[in-house]
Amino acid sequence: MSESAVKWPSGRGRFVTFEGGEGTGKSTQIKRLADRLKAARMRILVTREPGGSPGAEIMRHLVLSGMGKLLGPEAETLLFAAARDDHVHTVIQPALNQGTWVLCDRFADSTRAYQGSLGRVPAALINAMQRVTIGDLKPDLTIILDLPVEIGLQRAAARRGSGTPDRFEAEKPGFHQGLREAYLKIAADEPARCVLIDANSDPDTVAGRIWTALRDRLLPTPASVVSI
Ligand code: Z5A
Repeated sequence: MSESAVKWPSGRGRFVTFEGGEGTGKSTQIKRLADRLKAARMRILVTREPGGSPGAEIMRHLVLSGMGKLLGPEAETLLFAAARDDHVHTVIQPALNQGTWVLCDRFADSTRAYQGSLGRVPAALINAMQRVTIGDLKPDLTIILDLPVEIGLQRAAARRGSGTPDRFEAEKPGFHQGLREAYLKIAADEPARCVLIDANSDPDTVAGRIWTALRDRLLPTPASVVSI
């Protein structure tokens, strides 16, 4: 089924999040998916976390500079939550309400993986903050890109060149292995929302896997496909 033959669902937009460890190709694949959906005349918003709104971009600078880490895991989690609150209420929710599809580079699963599983911030605290910041909002689909840690770190290092690693890139390899396992667990725990994508292939192949997942889970059934 080609995208140009699809009768796109109307009403509220769909919320698709991309998750995964360092250098797994989230930004690369979000752009590809957005281009493909836009070519099919879909209204698409690409955004990211932390960030995505003016207020949240200020928080992004704080956490990626490492200043949040100095405050301790709980306070750092609060910074991510504050950024998400602004992003959800000023950008994501209004776009979805207008029928725009939102593709977001990282969302609440990043807090569960980085601050929860790795930072050992209690789930009760993360859940409480989530109730305040995102309420009932849940991604319609979460694409989790999976890659051996050493390949992801090599890709990230090649992209960075001589630049300085950010607060999370600077963590030891054991951290990144734990991160991979945290994402595998999220995918296993919530199969209705999450799809695990093997990201250890060339970008075109990975994009094809993502398209298949999105088509199977979010696009209309064959009965609603129109002929062109
Ligand atoms: N964080 C958190 O702790 N808690 C939270 O609640 C949230 C976030 C929301 C944001 O970093 C950090 O914030 C993040 C988690 C934390 N930690 N880290 N690190 P960011 O936004 O600056 O970066 P990122 O989200 O981690 O993205 P990334 O790992 O840096 O990259 P990526 O988007 O996954 O990959 P990419 O930029 O698309 O690709 C990386 C390189 O590989 C690039 O040169 C590509 O050309 C290349 N690439 C991509 N795909 C391929 C394939 N298939 N083959 C070969 N090469 C490829």
